[in-house]
Amino acid sequence: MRLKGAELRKVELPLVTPFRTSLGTQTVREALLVRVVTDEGEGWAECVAEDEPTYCPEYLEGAADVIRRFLLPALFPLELDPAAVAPAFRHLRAHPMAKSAVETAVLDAWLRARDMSLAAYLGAVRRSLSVGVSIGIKDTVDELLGTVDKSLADGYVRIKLKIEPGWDLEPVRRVRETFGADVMLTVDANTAYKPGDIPYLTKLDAYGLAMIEQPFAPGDLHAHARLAARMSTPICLDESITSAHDAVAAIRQEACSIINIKPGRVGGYLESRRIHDVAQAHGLPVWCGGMLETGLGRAANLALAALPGFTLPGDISATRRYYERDITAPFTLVDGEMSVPEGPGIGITPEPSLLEALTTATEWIPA
Ligand code: OSB
Ligand code: MG
Repeated sequence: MRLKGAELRKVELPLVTPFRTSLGTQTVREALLVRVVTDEGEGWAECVAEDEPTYCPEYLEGAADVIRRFLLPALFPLELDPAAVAPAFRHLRAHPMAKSAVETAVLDAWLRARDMSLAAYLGAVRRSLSVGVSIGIKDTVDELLGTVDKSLADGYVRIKLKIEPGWDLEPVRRVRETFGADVMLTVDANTAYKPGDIPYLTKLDAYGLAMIEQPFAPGDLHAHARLAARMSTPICLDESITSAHDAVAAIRQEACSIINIKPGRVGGYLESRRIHDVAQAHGLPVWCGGMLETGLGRAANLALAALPGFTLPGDISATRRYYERDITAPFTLVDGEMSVPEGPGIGITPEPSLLEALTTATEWIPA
C-alpha cells in the first residue's frame, strides 16, 4: 500500500459540561483528525493530543507539525503495511500521539481494503463491553453526588473521580457513603501529589477503591512503588507508561498492579497490544483510558478494550457524556454495554455534514 497524501483537519467540539482535573479545566475539545489517501483506499484516525501540553508534552499544533513535516514524509517513499509504520518512525523521538494517529489511519485504510475489523485484527474476544465514566472535579460535593447518581442510572459500572489536594478524602467518603460498598469506585490524581503525601494518601484505603491512578509525577516510579508498599488500594499508572518497555520497568519495580492503556500515549494500537501482552504475562489487569475522544477514537478504543486482558471497564463513555454533537454517529450505552464496532477498519467514518459543521481548518499534504 502506498500513500498518495494525507489531510490534517482540526475540529472543535464543545463539551456537554466543563471537565476539570488537577491539570486544568476544559470546555471545548479541539481535536486533530488524520485522513490518509492510499492506492487501496482511505483511512481515518484521531490524534488525541490536547490543545495545551498539560497532560503530556505533546499538544495539538506540535503534533500537527510533526505529522506534516516528519511522519508523513517518512512514509511517503515506502510500500506500507501496518507493521511497517512504527519502524519508519524509530529515528524520531517521542511524539507518540502524532505517531499513533498516523499509524492508526494507515491501519484503518489497510484493514478496510481487506474487509477486516480492527477488533478482529487485534484479537478481540468480546462483542460488547461494560464501561466506566471519568467524573471531573466539581464546585461542591452535592453537585458531584448528582453526577454520580446520574452516571449509575445511565449504566456505568465504574465511577472514576478526579482528585487533587483539597478534593480527595471528603468527596470520596461522601460518594462511598451515598452509593454503598458495591459501586466500583476509583480515583485519578493526574500527578497532583508529592512523595511527602504518602502517609495522607494511605487514608484512601478506608474507602474500598478499586485503584488510585497516577498520584505522582510520570517519572517517579519509586514514589509509586513506595505508596504501593504502604497501601492496600491498587496503584494504576497512566502518564508514567509510554511503551511496553516502561510497563516492564514499572511491573519489575512493583510501582503498579494495574495499567491504564491509552493508544495515543504509547504510540499506537500495536504498542497498546504489546503492553496488554506484557501485563497479561505478569498477571496484571489493564483497561483502556480515554482522552475525551471523538467517535473516531472511541471506535478504535472499543476494539482494543475487547482484548482478553482488558478485564477492568475502560474510560469509554457514551458520546452524550462528552458531546452534544460529535463528528460520527453517536455511541450509546444499551443495557449498560457499548458495542464493539464490527465493520472494516475502525468501523466508523465521520458524517460529512457533522464534520463540515465542526471543522475549523484543513490542510492537504501531498506525497
Ligand atoms: O487522566 O485519564 C486521564 C482526559 C484527558 C486527559 C487525561 C485523562 C482524561 C480522563 C477522561 O480521565 C477519560 C475519558 O475520555 O472519558
Ligand atoms: Mg488518568
